[in-house]
Amino acid sequence: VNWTVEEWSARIAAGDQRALARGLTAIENRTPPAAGLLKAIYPHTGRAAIVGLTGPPGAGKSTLADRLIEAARNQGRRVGVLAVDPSSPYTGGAILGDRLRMMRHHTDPGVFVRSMATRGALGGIAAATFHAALLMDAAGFDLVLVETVGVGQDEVDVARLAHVTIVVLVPGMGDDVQALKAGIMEIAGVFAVNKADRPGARQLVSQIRGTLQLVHPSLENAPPVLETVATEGKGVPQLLEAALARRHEASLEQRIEGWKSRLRQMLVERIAEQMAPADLDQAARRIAEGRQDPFTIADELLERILRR
Ligand SMILES: Nc1nc2c(ncn2[C@@H]2O[C@H](COP(=O)(O)OP(=O)(O)OP(=O)(O)O)[C@@H](O)[C@H]2O)c(=O)[nH]1
Ligand SMILES: [Mg+2]
Repeated sequence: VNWTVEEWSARIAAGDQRALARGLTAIENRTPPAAGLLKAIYPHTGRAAIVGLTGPPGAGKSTLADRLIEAARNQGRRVGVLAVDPSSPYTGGAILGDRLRMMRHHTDPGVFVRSMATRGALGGIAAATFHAALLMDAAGFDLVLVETVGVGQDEVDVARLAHVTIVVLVPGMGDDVQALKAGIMEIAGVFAVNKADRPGARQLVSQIRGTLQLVHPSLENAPPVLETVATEGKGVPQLLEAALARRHEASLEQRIEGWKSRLRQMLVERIAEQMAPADLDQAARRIAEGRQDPFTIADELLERILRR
C-alpha cells in the first residue's frame, strides 16, 4: 500500500486499525513519514486520557491494566495499551507476560494492545511512546494506558509525557522507600497500593501519605493513594476514576507545564536521534583518552547536527 500522509492520517482518524498499526511502526522505527503523519493527525487528538502505569517489576501493572481495560470498557470507552519494552536484559520476557495477561481482550475491537521497543535508538523511548499515544488518541481510543517497567529514568521520562501517571507499589517489597525516592514522587498523579490482600498495605498507604505531606502539607491537591487488589479487580474502578479526574481537572497552568516538559523531551530526543552512534563512540573515546575536553566536543557535535 502506498498511502499519502493525508490518506494515511484520514484512515487512522476513521479508525482503520491497519493504518494505525503501520503508523505505530513508523513511529517506533523513526522512519521519515512519521513526522508528517504526526502533524497531520494532531488536529484529531485531544480527546484521550493518556495514563502511565509504572512501578517495580512484578508490582501488578499488567494485571491492573487488564482490569482497567475492563472497567473502561464497562463505561463504553475504547482503550489502547502501549507496553513499553526498554529492551533491557533485566526485563526480557516481560512483554510476552503482559500480552498474555491482556489476551482476553484481544477479540474486542474496542481494545488495541501494542508493545513498543527502543531498538537501541539513541533518542530514548519517551517521545516515541508519547507520539504513539497521540496516534491512538487520533484513532478514537478514549483511554491510552502506557505500561513501563521499573523506576528508572526512561520511566520517569515516559511518565512526564503522559497526562497522568499511576505509580503502582506493593507492600512488603522492602524497597518502598527507595521507590519513593527515585523521582517517583514528582511524577505520580495517583498511587495504587496493589496486592492490598497482603499484610502491610495500610502501613504503605500511611508511609506514602506521610511522604506526600512534606510537599502538600494539607494533602489538598496531593495525589490520591488507593488500595487495589488487581487479581480480583478490587478498587480498580475507583483507580480509573481518580486517574481520569486528574486528567480532566488539570488547569491551563498545569497543561502549560505539561507541554513544557514534553517539548523539552521532544527536542532532547530529536537532537540525540541526529547523532550517529559511531560519532558518539568516537567522541567519548577522545574524552576518555584525555585528548579533548567534553565541552568542546559537545559544541562540535551540536554544530554538526545543526548544520545538517
Ligand atoms: N496477591 C496478589 N497478587 C497479585 C495482585 N496483582 C497482581 N498479582 C500477581 O503478581 C504477579 C505479577 O503481576 P503482573 O501484572 O505481571 O506485574 P507487572 O508489574 O506487570 O510485572 P512486570 O511487567 O514483569 O514488571 C502475577 O503473578 C499476578 O497474578 C494482587 O492484587 N494480589
Ligand atoms: Mg507487566
